[in-house]
Amino acid sequence: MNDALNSVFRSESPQAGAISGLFILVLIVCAIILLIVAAMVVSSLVCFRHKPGGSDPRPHHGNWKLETAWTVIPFLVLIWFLTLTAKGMKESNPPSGQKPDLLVIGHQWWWEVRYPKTGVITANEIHIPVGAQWLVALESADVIHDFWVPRLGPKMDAVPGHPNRLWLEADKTGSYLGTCSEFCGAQHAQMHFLVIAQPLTEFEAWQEQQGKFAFRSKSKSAQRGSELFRSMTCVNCHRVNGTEAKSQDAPDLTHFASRRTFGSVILPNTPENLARWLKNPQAVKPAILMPDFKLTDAQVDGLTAYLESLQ
Ligand code: HEC
Ligand SMILES: [Cu+2]
Repeated sequence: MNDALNSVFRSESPQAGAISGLFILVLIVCAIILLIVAAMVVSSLVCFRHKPGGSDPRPHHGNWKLETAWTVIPFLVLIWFLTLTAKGMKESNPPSGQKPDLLVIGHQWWWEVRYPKTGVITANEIHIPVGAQWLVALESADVIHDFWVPRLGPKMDAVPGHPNRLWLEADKTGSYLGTCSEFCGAQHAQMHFLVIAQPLTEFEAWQEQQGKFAFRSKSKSAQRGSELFRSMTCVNCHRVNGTEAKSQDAPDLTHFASRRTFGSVILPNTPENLARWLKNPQAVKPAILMPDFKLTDAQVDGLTAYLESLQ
C-alpha cells in the first residue's frame, strides 16, 4: 500500500476506469477548445491591431453563418459529453433490485463490514476476491459518511436510514486505501479503510477462518486478558464471536489479530501499538467513543496478549 500512489488516475477497476477515462477525455476536448479560442483571440489582437495611418475597420452587423456555427458546435459538444457521461454512469453505477454481497456501515469513526451470505463481520479491512464484481450496500449508524476508494470507483455517501449501493471490484490483487470523504466529526480525517483483493482461494480461506469462533489461547496472560475483557465494560461495545461479548457498537474483535491495522488503518497491528492504544485510546485518536480506562500496565499486557491471540 502506498498512499502517494493512491490516485484516481491509477484506476484498477472497470468502474474507476470509466470515470477517469471520461475525465481525461473531457479534459482533452476542453483543452483543445481553449487552445482554439485563445489562438483566435491572439491572432485577432495581432492582425487587427491599430496601425499607424490606418482607418477604423469596417463594422459588421450580423453573420448568420457564424452565429449558427457558434451555437450548433457547442451544443453538439455538450450532447456528446452528455452521452459519454450517461455511458460512464451506466458502467459505474449498479442496477437496483439485486441482493448485495457486502454491507458496509459507516460509524464515527470506523467502518463495519458484513458478509450477509456467511455472517462474517469485520472492521476497516474489506476482503474481496480479485476480479469479482461485488455489490455493496452502504449505510450509516450515525451521521453521513462517504465511502471512497480512489483507485476502485466513485464516491458514495453512507446516509443513515437510506441505503446506497455501489460496485466494488479490483482488477489486480493488492490492498487499496479508502477513506471517508464527507466531513463527519472530530476524527473524520482518521477514518480510513483497506480493500484487500485476493485470489479466490485465498479469499475463501480468509472467509472460512473469519466465520469461526474466537480462538481460546492457553497462555496465562491471554487468559487473564480474556477475563479482564469480560469483567470490564469492553463487552458493552465490542463483539467477540463465541463469547458473551455480543455488542456491535464498536469494531468486531473476533479475529482482531488477523487484521493488518487497527483504529481505521491509522496504526499497524503490533503488540506495541495495541498496548499504546489500550493505555489511552483518547491520546491516539481523540474524541472516539472508546473511553480511557486508566488501565495498569499489567492489565494492558493481559489485554494485549488476549487480543493478539485472536487470530
Ligand atoms: C463505549 C464503547 C467502548 C468500550 C466500553 C470499549 N471500546 Fe474499544 N472501541 C470502541 C470504538 C468506538 C472503537 C473504534 C474507534 C475508532 O477507530 O474510531 C474501538 C476500538 C477498539 C480497538 C481497535 C479495533 C480496530 O480494529 O480498529 C480495540 C482493540 C479495542 N477497542 C479494545 C477495547 C477493549 C480491550 C476494551 C475494554 C477495556 C474496549 N475496547 C472498550 C468503543 C468501545
Ligand atoms: Cu467522514
